[in-house]
Amino acid sequence: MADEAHAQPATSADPIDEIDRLRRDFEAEAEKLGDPAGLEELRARYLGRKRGRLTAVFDGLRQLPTDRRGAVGKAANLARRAIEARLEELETALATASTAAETRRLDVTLPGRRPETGSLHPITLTLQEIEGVFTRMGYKIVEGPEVEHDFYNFEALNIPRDHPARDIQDTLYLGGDWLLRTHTSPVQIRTMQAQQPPLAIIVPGRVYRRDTPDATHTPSFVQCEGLIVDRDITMADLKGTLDHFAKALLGAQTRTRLRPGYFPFTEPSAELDANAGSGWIEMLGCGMVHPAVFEAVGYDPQVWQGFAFGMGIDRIAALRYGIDDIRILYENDARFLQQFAA
Ligand code: 2NL
Repeated sequence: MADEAHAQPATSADPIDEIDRLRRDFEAEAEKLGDPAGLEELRARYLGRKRGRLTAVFDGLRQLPTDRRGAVGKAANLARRAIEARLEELETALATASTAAETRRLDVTLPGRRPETGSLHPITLTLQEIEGVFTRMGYKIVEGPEVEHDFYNFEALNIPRDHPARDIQDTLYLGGDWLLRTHTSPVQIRTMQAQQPPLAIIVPGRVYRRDTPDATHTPSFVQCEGLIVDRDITMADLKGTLDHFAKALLGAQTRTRLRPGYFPFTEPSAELDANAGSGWIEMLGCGMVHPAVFEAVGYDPQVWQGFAFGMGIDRIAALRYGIDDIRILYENDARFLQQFAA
C-alpha cells in the first residue's frame, strides 16, 4: 500500500498532495489580491459549493478507502480553517485600505476652499453714503421709471421743444413722445404732482445721454438728484445743506464754494466746487427751483420755494477713490472692483 503510494508521480491525484498544492496556490493568489471583488472570486474558487477546489476534495472523501478518510478529512479541515482565516484577514485589510484611501481624499486638515464672494460696486457704496447723509437730514429716497414721457423729462422742467438744452441732453427716443430719461428730475415732477409740499426727497437712478465716452462722460450713468420745497427756503439753505453734505462725504476739513451756472429748471443756478485738501473740484449742479417748474406741477410759486441739485455718482466716486477715468467704473473688471471689497 505504502509502496503503491510512492510509485505515484508528483502530480498524483493523492488528495493530501492536492490539499498541499491548493494551499500554496491559494496563498500565492491571496498575496496578489487587490480589491474586495477579487476576494469573493478567490473564496468561490477554493470554497465555493460548485467549483471550489477544496470542496472537490471533501466531495471525494466518499470514494476514498475508509482508512484514508480520517487523514485526508483532517488535512482538508485544517486547510479550510486556514483558508477561511486568511480570507477574513484579507477582508479586514482591504476594508482598512479603502477607508484609508477615503480618508486621504477627504483630508479634513487641509484649509477649506473659500467661496468667491462679490462686493458692492464703488458707485453703490458712494450712493449709500450719499443716501445716508441726506436721510439723516430728513430727506426721503424716491425712485421712478427709466422710460419717460417728454412732458416729465423736458416740458415740465422748463425745457420746451426748441430749447438749446435739448441738444446737450439728447437721448434715445423710443417712438412717440417716449424716451430714456436724461436725468432723474421727472421723478421729482411726478412726486410733486402726487403730493403737496413741504417735501424733501433725493432721487437716485440710471440716466441716459447721447455722449461720446471720454474720461468724464459715459452714455449712461447713475445720477442722484435732490429737491426740497417749503414756505421759506432760500439760497442760504442750499449753501448750508450742500456744504454739510460735502463735509460729511469728503471730511470735516472740506471747504465748498458756489460758482454761477445755468439750468433751465433753476434760477439762480450754480455749480458747487469742493476742496478736500488737494484743489477745487466740481461736485454738483444746483439752484433755486424755477417758478415755471412749480407752475407746471400746480404749486403756487408765490407760496412755495425750494432748491434742487443733481450729481453724477460716478464722478463723486472718482473724487472719493482717486479714479482718473470714470469709464473703468462701467467695465466690470473684477480685478478693479475687488479693491472696494469691505
Ligand atoms: C447735474 C445738475 C441738477 C436739478 C438738477 C431739478 C429738479 C427739479 C427742479 C429743479 Cl424737479 N431742479 N434738478 C437742479 C440743478 C442741477 O443737476 O449736474 N446733474 C448731473
